[in-house]
Amino acid sequence: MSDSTKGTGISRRGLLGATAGGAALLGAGAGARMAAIGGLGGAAVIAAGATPALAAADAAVAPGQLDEYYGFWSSGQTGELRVLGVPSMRELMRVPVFNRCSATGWGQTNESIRIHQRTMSEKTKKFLAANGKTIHDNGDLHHVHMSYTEGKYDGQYLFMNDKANTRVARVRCDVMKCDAILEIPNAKGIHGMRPQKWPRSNYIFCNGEDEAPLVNDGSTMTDVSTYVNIFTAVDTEKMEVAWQVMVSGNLDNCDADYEGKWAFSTSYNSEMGMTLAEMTESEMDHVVVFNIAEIEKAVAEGRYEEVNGCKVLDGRKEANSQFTRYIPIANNPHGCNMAPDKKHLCIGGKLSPTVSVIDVTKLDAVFAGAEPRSAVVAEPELGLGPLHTAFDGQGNAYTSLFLDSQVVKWNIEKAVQAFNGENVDPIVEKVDVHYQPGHIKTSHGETLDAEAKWMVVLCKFSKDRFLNVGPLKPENDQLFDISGDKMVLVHDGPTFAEPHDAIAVHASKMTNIRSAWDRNDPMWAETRAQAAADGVDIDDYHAEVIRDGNKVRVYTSSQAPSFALEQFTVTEGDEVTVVVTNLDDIDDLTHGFTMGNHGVAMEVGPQQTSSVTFVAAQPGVYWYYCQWFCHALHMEMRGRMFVEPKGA
Ligand code: RUQ
Ligand code: CUA
Ligand code: CA
Repeated sequence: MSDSTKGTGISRRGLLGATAGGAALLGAGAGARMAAIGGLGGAAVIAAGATPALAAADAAVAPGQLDEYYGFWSSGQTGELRVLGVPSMRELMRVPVFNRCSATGWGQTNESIRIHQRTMSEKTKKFLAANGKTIHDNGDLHHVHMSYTEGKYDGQYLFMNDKANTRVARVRCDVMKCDAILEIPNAKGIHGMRPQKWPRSNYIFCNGEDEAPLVNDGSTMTDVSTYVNIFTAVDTEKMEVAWQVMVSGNLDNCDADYEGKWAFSTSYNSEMGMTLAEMTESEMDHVVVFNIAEIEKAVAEGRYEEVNGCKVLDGRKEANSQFTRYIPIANNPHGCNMAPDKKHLCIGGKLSPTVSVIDVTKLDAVFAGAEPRSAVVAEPELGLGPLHTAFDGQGNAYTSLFLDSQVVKWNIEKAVQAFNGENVDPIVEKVDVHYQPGHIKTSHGETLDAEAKWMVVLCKFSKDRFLNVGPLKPENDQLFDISGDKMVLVHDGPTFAEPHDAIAVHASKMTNIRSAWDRNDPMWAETRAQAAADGVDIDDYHAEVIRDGNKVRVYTSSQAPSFALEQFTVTEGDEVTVVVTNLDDIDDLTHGFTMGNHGVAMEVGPQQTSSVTFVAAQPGVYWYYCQWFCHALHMEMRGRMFVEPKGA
């Protein structure tokens, strides 16, 4: 029994109960099927220069003019959040989240390290320490979604996942900074992630993509019967795990309905396979439907096991619980998108040329015992490699076709009619995109404000669309005007690795964005408390050096164009903490603090306090300076640190 289950009276076997079944053996059929559709990585050859007519008037945002929408872009393996203007596609800001940022000091400042470490497990801390690090400074940020109130964006928070290190994060919309990072216990590889939509985003739902032994203590790799996957609901206020559900198969993408009753996840590995051949073995995989009320009831009644501090319920098939239902879907589905008609959930077929449409009003019956496939009300054949689907609020869906390098616009009602045997074609239009699209998003399309206005198609390959910049090429985020009968390409937007997903939020929803920080912001409460303990009033002009053993705390205010403290002295080997408070409150007047030859730099925005800790290891004179251009005398905004030799 591992430490984590001590005291709970659960043995590994008892906890895992019946096995999830041995993984299927390598199937010959899967490889053949994949070869037949060209393989997912096989980029189809598409003629260059096939540029549709521009409807540039719509997308033009003249210099000095503001965009109508904020676009929030994920950045995949770069690990940051990006803010773009839509429709100009101008990049407005980068918000470091899981990555280490040279400009802002994110991942290095004490304030950001505290946010990183708040929920870090002892295991992770030990692992990092053994590698000489305090935090994971990479991430794989696939999905960004805004908090909802009654099915619409509310401008409060943005949530995002880190597949690489099994985390989710929250960004405050008022200051556009990350204020919480949660390492999710038990699960592995958080991929799909969505906020609850109704009545508000009390939870974010997080899919664990990678199977692992639930008690992952090194006792086995080969016994895959000990492997599980975990679906996690995170409390969005506390940014803590509310509950977790063990499932059969893995979890890929997820979404939630507009009534607060269900969450849904696609699974491409119902086989619980460990190899590509095994993962594509079955004819059918599934969508898992989570019954939120039943789960909350069980949690309230204490019907869960506690594992690593989380309330874990068993929603696997063999548990026959009321927590989950498994709806069979053709092999290896991917996207999971709830339509704003509150009724239809669209599942991208990926290996199947179909999108499966689930009518969520039929799910009560499924939980009451009806055959799970009875909830599938349409399955239009749309093209090769359907991944994600977006909506325009007018009954149309737009699905990205990865292998065909196309977007297909289709009508949901007509697809239902065709499924019922009527002689109608649901496909409205197909348009070429450049190339291999993944996510696709319409403005407000994942909310009850969905509209036929803008559509962003995030293409994984740019190939010949831009000047060649070497073997590593940008992705291409294409913007379409979908307000008319035809989808019209209006912009190519090269992007660095690798936006997976994006949302567009009308500027009128972003009502609480600030231009200066609040001096009492919780972000640096701990730093303020230390200053108070040191007797330094950081709200006023100040320049103080406090010695505390071999720790030295250096406090300085900054006001263009100078630091209050123009020099300080420490001793070789001291641990130095520099706390800078920017007393300027003028719009856009950011300072910075860079300590020369120490790998130290941080942003200090208007009214912000930032602190950073480093060791003064080498005697000598070092200049520190403000690296944010703030004043005509910005170059002169500098000072000296003198490091005295030890024993001098
Ligand atoms: S997934 S390209 Cu990471 Cu959102 Cu489908
Ligand atoms: Cu302050 Cu540049
Ligand atoms: Ca599969």
